[in-house]
Amino acid sequence: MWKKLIPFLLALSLLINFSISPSFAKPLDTDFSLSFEEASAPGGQYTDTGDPSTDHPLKNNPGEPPVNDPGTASSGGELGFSSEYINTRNDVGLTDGDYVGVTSYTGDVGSYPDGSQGFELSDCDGKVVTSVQAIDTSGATGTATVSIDYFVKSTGWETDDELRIWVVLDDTTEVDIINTAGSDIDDLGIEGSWHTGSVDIDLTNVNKLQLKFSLDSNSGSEAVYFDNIQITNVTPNAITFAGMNASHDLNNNVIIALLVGFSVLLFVGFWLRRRTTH
Ligand SMILES: [Ca+2]
Ligand SMILES: [Ca+2]
Ligand SMILES: [Ca+2]
Ligand SMILES: [Ca+2]
Repeated sequence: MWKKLIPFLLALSLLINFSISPSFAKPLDTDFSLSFEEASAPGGQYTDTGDPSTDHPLKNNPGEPPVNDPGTASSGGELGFSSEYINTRNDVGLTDGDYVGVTSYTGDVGSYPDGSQGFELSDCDGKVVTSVQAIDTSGATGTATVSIDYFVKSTGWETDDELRIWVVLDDTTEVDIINTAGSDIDDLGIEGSWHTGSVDIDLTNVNKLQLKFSLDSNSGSEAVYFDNIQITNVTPNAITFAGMNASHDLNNNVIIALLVGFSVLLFVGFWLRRRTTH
C-alpha cells in the first residue's frame, strides 16, 4: 500500500509544481516613483524658444529649470518625464519666461513632501502637459495605486484656469485624479496646502500605464507644485494558473500553502488507512 502511494504523491507534487510555476500571471511587484530629486534645480525661469501659436514639445534650456528628464527607472531610480505646450489661449505661452520646471523654491509651499525639490507649473499662458514616463504593465495583474502630491497656490483663480492630473491606460482610457474643468479653483478648497491625489487601477488587460498632469492658467500668481509621485502595487486580486481563476484575497503564498496542506492531508490519510488495514 505504502509503496503504491509514492508514485501517486510524486505525480501530485509534480502536477502542483507545473500548475503553479510557469503560468502564474505576474503581479506588478515593482514600485515606481518620481520625486524630482535627480534633475537639477538651478532656479530662475524657463523661457520657451518655440512658437507659442503652435502646440509643441518643450526643450530643456541650459541653465534653466529642466522640463524633461530621462530618469533612471531602469536602474531602480526615478521615472523620467517630458513636457509639452498646448496653445489654448492664443497667448505668449512660456516665451515670456515663467517659473516652470524642476524647482527647489519653497516660498509658496514651505517644504516638499518628499526631498527638497518638486515640479512647478505657473503662468503658462496656455496649457503645459507634463507626462511621466510610461510603465509597461503587460502581464501584470492586481491593483496598482497611482498617487501624487500637489500644492495649489492660494490666489484668485478664474473659471478658465484648469488643473488636471490623470492616468492614461494603453494610450486610450483616461482616469482623472483631479480635473477642475468647469469649476473655479477658488471654490474647491484646495489652495494653500499639499494634497495627495490617488487612484487605484485594475491592471488586468492593461499593458501600459502613464500619469500626466497639466495646468492651463494665465497669471504669474497662479502656480501649482507637484511632488512625491508613486506607483505601487497594493494586492494582487486575481491569480491565474492552469486555466483556473482564483480571485478575491488569495495571494500566491496562500494558494501554495493550501496545496501543500492538501498534499500533507492526503499523505496522512493514506498512511492512517495503511496502518489500520494491517
Ligand atoms: Ca521631491
Ligand atoms: Ca507665460
Ligand atoms: Ca483663491
Ligand atoms: Ca487665471
